[in-house]
Amino acid sequence: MILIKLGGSIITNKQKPLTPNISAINKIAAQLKKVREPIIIVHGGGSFGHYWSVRYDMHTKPAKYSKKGVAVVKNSMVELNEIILNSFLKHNLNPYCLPPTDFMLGDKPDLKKVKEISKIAKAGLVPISYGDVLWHGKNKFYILSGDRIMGILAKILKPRLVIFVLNVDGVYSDMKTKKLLYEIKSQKASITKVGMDVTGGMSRKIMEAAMISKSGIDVFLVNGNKPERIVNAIKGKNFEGTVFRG
Ligand code: IP8
Repeated sequence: MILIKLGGSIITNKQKPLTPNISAINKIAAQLKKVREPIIIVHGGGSFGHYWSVRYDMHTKPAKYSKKGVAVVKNSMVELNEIILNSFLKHNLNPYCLPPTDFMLGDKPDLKKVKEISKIAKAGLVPISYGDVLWHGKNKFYILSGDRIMGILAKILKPRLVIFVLNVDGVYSDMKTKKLLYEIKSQKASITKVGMDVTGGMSRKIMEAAMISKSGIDVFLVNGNKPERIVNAIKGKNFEGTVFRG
């Protein structure tokens, strides 16, 4: 089984509020059709969820956020999720809408429900979850990032490999030279805080990728503008990107 995160930066146009990147979504879906293994998808918020989270000052920390904000952020994520579902449906990938409320209780995963997700994937559907705003209890809500969901699902489901699809080639050694790091063995990737958003942007992703790889799973970071690289990573072919060796 393969666990794939479609980053908000690739499925939306982050510069333009509430704008999906339909062509990138369709191209990724078309490539995924070539994969012969069960797949689970998680997607980010991009110019949907992140746009509204910033507007309403909402974060990953549980707090009593604006109720209007909670409603608006959640609605925007449902809207983005539907766009992805429709594209996957069009490409005969049999998507299965999976809001994180289906397997999270407060900030804890429901083990039994998480385990059912892999059964759904193995039955031939593609569960599609997403970063969202969740009820925490005691009048508090919090933003659960798609990257965090990746960590949670990877830990419980132990997929064969994990892929983060980005709009850059992978992890650069530094932002000036843009020299790509092909393989990160030690989990000590030094991180400069570039491109931060409400859930931590690239540094959060690197942290999550490093953590997942520590449990023995290979984690790939690939450019979704070249979606054939996703399939190459899955099929063990030469590919351009960064791998955190598990
Ligand atoms: O894009 C965050 O998910 P991410 C989703 O994976 C919201 O960080 C609601 C901002």
